[in-house]
Amino acid sequence: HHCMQTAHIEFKLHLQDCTYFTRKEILRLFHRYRDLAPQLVPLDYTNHPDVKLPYELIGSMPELKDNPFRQRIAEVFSEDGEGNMTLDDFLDMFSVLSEMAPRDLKAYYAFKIYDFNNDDFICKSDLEKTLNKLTRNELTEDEVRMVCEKVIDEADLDNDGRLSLEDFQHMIVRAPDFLSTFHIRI
Ligand SMILES: [Ca+2]
Ligand SMILES: [Ca+2]
Repeated sequence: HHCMQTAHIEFKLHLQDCTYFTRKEILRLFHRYRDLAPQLVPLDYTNHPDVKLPYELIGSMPELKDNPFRQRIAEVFSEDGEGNMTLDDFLDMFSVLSEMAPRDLKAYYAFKIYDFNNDDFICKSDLEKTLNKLTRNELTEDEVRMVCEKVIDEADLDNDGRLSLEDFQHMIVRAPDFLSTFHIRI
């Protein structure tokens, strides 16, 4: 047992370079990941096993299950784009969602999450979907349309009718609520 433990700590130390977590936190996250499907996830990661956990397991975690963007979050952080996650994907996701991650990095991923059709712009329909989720469908269609128009009107600096990452970065300075669903304590 002791041997296995050392082996996967070595692997995590290598991963530590790319996350905002301490070794202890990474180990804790590894066990969270493994506990989702102990029969699929080996204890020893030294040979980089090719393991992916299905989105259904990831999305049901208490940190995510009430987040209206959970599916998009998992899609954006998963290598396969469908929300099925390797351990690396999983650690990246929690790293960006953690309170230690800088705002610019969160903004970059929030932009990707809100860009539902993955075309590198937030257009009106992306923004409508975003607002409906952020407000948990409490706004009427007309209200959503009005807010969208206002947001685009104020944030669309190059006047092309949609938000680029640069437009978005300017916008969230004034509307930090757009980042509020991307803080998770684990
Ligand atoms: Ca888009
Ligand atoms: Ca624009």
